[in-house]
Amino acid sequence: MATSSKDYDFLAIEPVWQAFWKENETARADDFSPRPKYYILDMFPYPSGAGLHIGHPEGWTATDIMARYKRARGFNVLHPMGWDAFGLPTEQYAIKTGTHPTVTNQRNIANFRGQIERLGFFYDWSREIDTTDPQYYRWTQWIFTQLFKKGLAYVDEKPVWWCPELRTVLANEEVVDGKSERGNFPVERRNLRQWVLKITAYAERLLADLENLDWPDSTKRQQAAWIGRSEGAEVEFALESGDKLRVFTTRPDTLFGATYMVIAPEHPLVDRLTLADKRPAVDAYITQASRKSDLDRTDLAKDKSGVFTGSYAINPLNQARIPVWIADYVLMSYGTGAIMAVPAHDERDYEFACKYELPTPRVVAAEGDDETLPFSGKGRLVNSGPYDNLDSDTAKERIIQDLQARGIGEAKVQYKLRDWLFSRQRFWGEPFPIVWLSEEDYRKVGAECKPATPVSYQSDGVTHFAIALPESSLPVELPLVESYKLSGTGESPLAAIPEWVEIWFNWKTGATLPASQPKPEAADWLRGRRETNTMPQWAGSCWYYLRYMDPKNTEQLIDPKKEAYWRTPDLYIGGAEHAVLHLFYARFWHKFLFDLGVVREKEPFPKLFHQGIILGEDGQKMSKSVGNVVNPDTVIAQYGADTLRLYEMFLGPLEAMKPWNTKGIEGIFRFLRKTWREYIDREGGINPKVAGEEESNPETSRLLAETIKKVGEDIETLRLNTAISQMMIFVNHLQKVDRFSLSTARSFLQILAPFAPHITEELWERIGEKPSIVVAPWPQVDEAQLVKAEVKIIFQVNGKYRGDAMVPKDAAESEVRKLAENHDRVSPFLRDTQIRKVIYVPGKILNLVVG
Ligand code: ANZ
Repeated sequence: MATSSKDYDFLAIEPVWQAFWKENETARADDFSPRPKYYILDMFPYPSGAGLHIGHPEGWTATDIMARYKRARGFNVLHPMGWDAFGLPTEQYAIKTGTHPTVTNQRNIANFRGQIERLGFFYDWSREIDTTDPQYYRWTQWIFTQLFKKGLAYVDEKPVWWCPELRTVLANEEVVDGKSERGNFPVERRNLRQWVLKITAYAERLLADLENLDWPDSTKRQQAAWIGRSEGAEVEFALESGDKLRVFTTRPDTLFGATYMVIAPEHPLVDRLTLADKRPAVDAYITQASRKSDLDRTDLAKDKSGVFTGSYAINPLNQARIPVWIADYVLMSYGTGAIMAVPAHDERDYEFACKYELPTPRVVAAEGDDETLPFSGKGRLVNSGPYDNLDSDTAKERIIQDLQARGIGEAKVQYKLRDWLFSRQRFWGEPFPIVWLSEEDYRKVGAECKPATPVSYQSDGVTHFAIALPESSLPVELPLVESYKLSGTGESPLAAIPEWVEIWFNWKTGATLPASQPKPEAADWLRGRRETNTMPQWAGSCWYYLRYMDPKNTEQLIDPKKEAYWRTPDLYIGGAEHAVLHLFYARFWHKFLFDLGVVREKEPFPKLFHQGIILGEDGQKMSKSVGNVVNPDTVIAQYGADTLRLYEMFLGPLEAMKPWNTKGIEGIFRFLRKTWREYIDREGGINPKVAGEEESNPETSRLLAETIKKVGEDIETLRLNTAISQMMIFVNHLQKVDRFSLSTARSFLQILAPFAPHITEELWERIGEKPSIVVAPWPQVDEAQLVKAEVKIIFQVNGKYRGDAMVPKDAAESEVRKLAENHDRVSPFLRDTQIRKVIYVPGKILNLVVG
């Protein structure tokens, strides 16, 4: 198997071992193996036309090291890879060039797979999945069907970006500064019928269960902020028009300071409250607001604007007459879409009040009576009638009670989280397994296809009802057509394929026929119109980790026995940019599948780690336009995959953001070449330095034991850069000694193998071992050697020298303390007193503070 290279010829060596692993399916995971399981998951990529980015191999090398290490530790490792392949670029490419997306997709996947193989990754390719494969999205559709039937999917009019010039809906990423990315045309918000998933029904659980996750704190905080739980009250204000206006406030204690009201431009009362002379200004304002995104509207840094309706409300606590404004900093989608504005205690209200010269009376006094406004903290109430002098928290409670007694208010918990807009006006996505029917036909359909409460919408005075196609008829496949055209109506291009959309279908079997054909004679055939929206790209990635456990199952999403064996990934590594969307949506679906009994764990990813971004050599984000992009293929051709892998891990802590450095890669390459030379002489034979079975140099034995221990511990905690430093120290030591033993030679290769699998396989075989090093167990740490690594520790009591002792270098504080307490020269100073504090400087001093 091995080559006969004399020098470190990575170009010859690497392909040989890649072929070996592939042929022998070295990375194949066994279902139900009696060995303990270890499931390690990477975020799977979108197979773009551009191929791998240098950032991809960063996280993947880390998981590869872990996978190979766990394999050596005796685990049954599952390390799969697949493709998150629905996506906008493929769709745009198809529209532009007429190339069918499946063709582009297969080509891109082949390219990605080839690149991944050239990196020597330990993936079980027998479990490869592709979210655009009908046999995969069949189950994505199945999950949707369950959500639909349980009442967790509904339709609603929701705003999307619409470009009148291009006559199409645009995704957020296609809109730049209010213009279409393509063509630079103005865009506006337009309401379209959309599918929405009731993720808010899971808000409490999604928040509460964050606590037990072994995740980066910042990611947990982002998810909590995304859920955005606020405690406050809903309060009803009477309007002079006779209407009632409800607001949500987190500060009912500031009610006496409300000097105006604001309703969102989309609020249903806008029309009724706008007086005739204000109409032109209000209309102009609303048009202008419709062009802004929610993010722009709520940006604290942006200028606040609004328009007066001409109407007034009555403050329920002091009967003050306060004006009702329309302003876009209030969103229709949060709370009630209306607020009481308290300029003295809210920053946005204050800015607005100053601009439009509205009063700003103070109703909460800060400690020390600092009168700076706005003051958004808690304090003592002032100018608040009967509530004066109460602290904010007490006042809050009392005011809520009093309003409740009058039937115009109640405590309320509000979430920022909104239901998940789950449809896209695209064709390159999972079709919904949904058909729309007339009311009459809907009555003929059995309950098994219907949701608990009907899902319907109206158009041209007709009501359409949704049913789910029978599960046995899934997948609903994307139609194969010659070319995809934009519908021009804002609907998906699928809407422009009448023979797919207009159908006869059998609600019992799910069989369908184009409606242009005669209606079949048999019973149960009805006329329907398919849903033409498709699912968002997030859908396929919400549950892919489950499918790897049982990728070929045609009967079930996953065999419960396999689910019981693999459960969830033991470690998930991927970018922090997914802190909310993907990682949040997947938790929601997992909890739903838990409720269905499909999975037995409450959370999908108990342990998560984010790799940091690799910047360009100039410290800037890598980008094509800047021209600082490093291509992995180029690096592999120049230095080999082992060097690239080691280098990416050596750049710095895995989680850190760090710049690329071409000089550093040279250093890594020299390290591997040096390692090669220690094993192989210039003729290509084994270096005569490597001799004898038992290690005779005590220093080598000690350093080897230390290195094995450190590398193992560092892999477990993903401190891969320091593991590499330790291995460099070891190779420098080998260079200095006259000889080292075969057992030393073997052990070192074994710990280097997860990092640099090709060179180690090659050397392993050259020193007379059988392929492959992957199946060799992790070397034992010779603990006896470690004990010899001792340091002198000074024992102090209250800062004074009282004795010393030799202790193991890595002794724990508690061990050192016990030694000190029992030391015959130290112990007299500890009698009849208590140890108040222990100051331990490892390797130097242990100071016991007593008294
Ligand atoms: C009066 C008040 C006084 C407020 C005060 C704050 C400070 P969070 O914490 O984010 O939940 N608000 C309510 N609905 C809104 C909407 N649809 N769009 C924009 N702002 C809205 O914030 C809740 C506060 O944000 C609410 O409490 C309300 O202003 C505002 F000294 O009511 B507050």
